[in-house]
Amino acid sequence: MDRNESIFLAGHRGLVGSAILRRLKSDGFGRVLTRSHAELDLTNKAVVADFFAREKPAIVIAAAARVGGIKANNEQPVEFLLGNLEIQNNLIRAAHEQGARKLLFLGSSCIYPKFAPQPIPESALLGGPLEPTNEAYALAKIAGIKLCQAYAREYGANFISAMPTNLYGPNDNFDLATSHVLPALLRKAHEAKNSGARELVVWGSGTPRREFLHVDDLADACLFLLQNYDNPEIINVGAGEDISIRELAELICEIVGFDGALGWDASQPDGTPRKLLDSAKIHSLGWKPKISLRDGIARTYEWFQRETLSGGS
Ligand code: GFB
Repeated sequence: MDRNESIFLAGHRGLVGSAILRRLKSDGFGRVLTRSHAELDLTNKAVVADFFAREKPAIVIAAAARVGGIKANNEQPVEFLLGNLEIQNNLIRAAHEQGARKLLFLGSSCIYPKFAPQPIPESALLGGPLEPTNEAYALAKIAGIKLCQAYAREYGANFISAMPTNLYGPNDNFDLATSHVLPALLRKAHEAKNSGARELVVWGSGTPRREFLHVDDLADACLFLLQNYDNPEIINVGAGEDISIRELAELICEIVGFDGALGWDASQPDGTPRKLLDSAKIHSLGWKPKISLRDGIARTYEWFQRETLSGGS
């Protein structure tokens, strides 16, 4: 990828997009196009088509999506299905129509069946029923993958799709009603410590297992794939290890310095029992994550404290 090529980074304010933007800037990519939601509504087909016709980006990074944790996904299937279909259809179609040289679509590990073999190989896609709590989001992401593959097959487009595992890091969503588990527990532990609470309440049973990748590692993988991967077959991007939600809660309490007890809210769903990606394919191409879970959580907690103090969160 040429450092003077124009790159449209859709979703640059989100967890993933902001990490990719930091990385593109630090690597000296000088022509990165970004637009806020107010400037460019990605769900609007006509304005997206106009924008692409004007700017004609050579590279498109589709990191814009409606995302959320288990509760938000479970309670708003319309927004997660329709919102994501609209965004990705508009981006992928316009990228093709305006001759983008390459497009990177970001999927998710929840595209795989609820009871997929563990660790989950790319070949598990569409091998069984999805996890009901995030079926809407997963279906949208599967449609995005298939649309990229259709453009590749029918028109020879170089549209690739990466499947990241559960992500965390700076600019994550720390709103307890809509966030994923890691930022939620960081916030709960921080607030419990500061208020002198004796208990921190964790959702579900604590037995589900999840794999967590720091978003700076994902940004590194995205740059790697843009430079080294030209295949429409999906490719997993994981950390290689998973951890139970109970173990995660204990680790977060230790890092934050909250030494009270854990309580369990069984009225909240557990979701899929285990979600560990088989990342052998990207590893064999030469990419590996660098940030350990402990370091990554500690760095994210520092960021969260800075944001909280500055009133940004
Ligand atoms: O991260 P999370 O919301 O989403 O929840 P998924 C992971 C696990 O953590 C579930 C438990 O078993 C939750 O019940 N958990 C415990 C909590 N305490 C909390 C809490 O305070 N907040 C939250 N949010 N969870 C998402 C999908 O599934 O994974 C999305 O909904 C997306 O579609 C994402 O694919 C990667 O890992 O279950």
